[in-house]
Amino acid sequence: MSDCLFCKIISGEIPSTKVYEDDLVYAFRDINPQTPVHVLVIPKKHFASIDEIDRAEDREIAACLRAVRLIARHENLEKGYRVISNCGPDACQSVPHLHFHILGGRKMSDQMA
Ligand code: DGP
Repeated sequence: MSDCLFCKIISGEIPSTKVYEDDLVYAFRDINPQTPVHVLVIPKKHFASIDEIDRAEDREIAACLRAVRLIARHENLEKGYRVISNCGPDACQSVPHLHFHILGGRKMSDQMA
């Protein structure tokens, strides 16, 4: 998608701080971190959100979740972390390219919303 911010990050047109990449997945630090560790994991293929997951191959989604685990280990999140994917306006999704937030590095609230 030529006008998608995260597609431009994957292509390098917009700079980012990469933490992980493979043939299906790209991961980078959030520009506005909410926790000491805040990484975004995205599929390289464009899907607007989980609502479009029926278009994805299982391996593309599995690759994202395997990347989450690898990054959590690499970022020393052995005390735990949260994985969030905002989907649509009620969830305040602001970038319409499927992404998984990894949040960690401190004790979080027991409230999720
Ligand atoms: P969401 O609100 O769930 O759609 O999260 C989008 C996230 O993307 C938000 O936490 C901020 C982050 N973000 C937006 N623009 C950029 C950018 O240009 N670079 C980086 N690294 N992160 C961005």
